[in-house]
Amino acid sequence: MPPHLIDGEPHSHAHDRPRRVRQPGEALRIGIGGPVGSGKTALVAALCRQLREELSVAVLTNDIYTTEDADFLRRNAVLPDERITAVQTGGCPHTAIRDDITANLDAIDDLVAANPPLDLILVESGGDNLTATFSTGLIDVQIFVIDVAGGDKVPRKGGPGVTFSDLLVINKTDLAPLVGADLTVMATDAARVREGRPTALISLTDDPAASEVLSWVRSELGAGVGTQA
Ligand SMILES: Nc1nc2c(ncn2[C@@H]2O[C@H](COP(=O)(O)OP(=O)(O)O)[C@@H](O)[C@H]2O)c(=O)[nH]1
Ligand SMILES: [Mg+2]
Repeated sequence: MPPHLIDGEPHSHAHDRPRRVRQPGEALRIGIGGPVGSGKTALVAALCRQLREELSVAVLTNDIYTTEDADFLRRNAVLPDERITAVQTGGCPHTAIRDDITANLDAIDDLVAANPPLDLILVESGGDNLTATFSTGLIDVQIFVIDVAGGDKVPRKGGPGVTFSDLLVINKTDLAPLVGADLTVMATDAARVREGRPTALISLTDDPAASEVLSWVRSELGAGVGTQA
């Protein structure tokens, strides 16, 4: 599938798109955001490998200038090629998932048309910093992925992804001893800023099945449709 391109500036910056309400029979759309390198594509690959036998899954990636993440997922054959597509976002990776989500919505329409019926669509953000979150007009729930290598101060610093995502994933716990990060501090700070929203400390290296995230995804899949306010 060809990449979907965002037109040049100016972007519409339409923050007022209504929250999507998932209809019966529609795929659950999960946004996966977070800084570059935190493990978003690795998590997408893990979830596809675990769920592809039992569910109809598709993936949409957002890259700034390339289709690298989609290419990686295709090369590793985590899903058949027609179930993986890419949006090229140009200079503003957060714009395509937050402000002008048209290219992402078009790409999802294409995935849905090419692969009926779909149960789950994973949308990976281009990822730049701690501020990029998804429009609720694009996805139903979002996971924000940070990593231990960024330092144990990251959860404390907050930001919309760390604070308000439906699931915060703190990945690469295997690196904690190497970078001197204190996982207890990270977990405590995350719990404080997130006020009850769940956090998972994981290592995709130690647990390639991403078991904790997988359980969360399964519970979201079972959570029903058409119920969001
Ligand atoms: N040590 C370690 N490396 C990881 C882990 N998860 C992902 N990585 C590596 O981190 C790098 C960036 O991962 P990627 O999924 O491409 O990050 P993205 O930019 O957020 O999509 C890759 O080299 C991964 O193999 C982990 O749990 N531990
Ligand atoms: Mg990626």
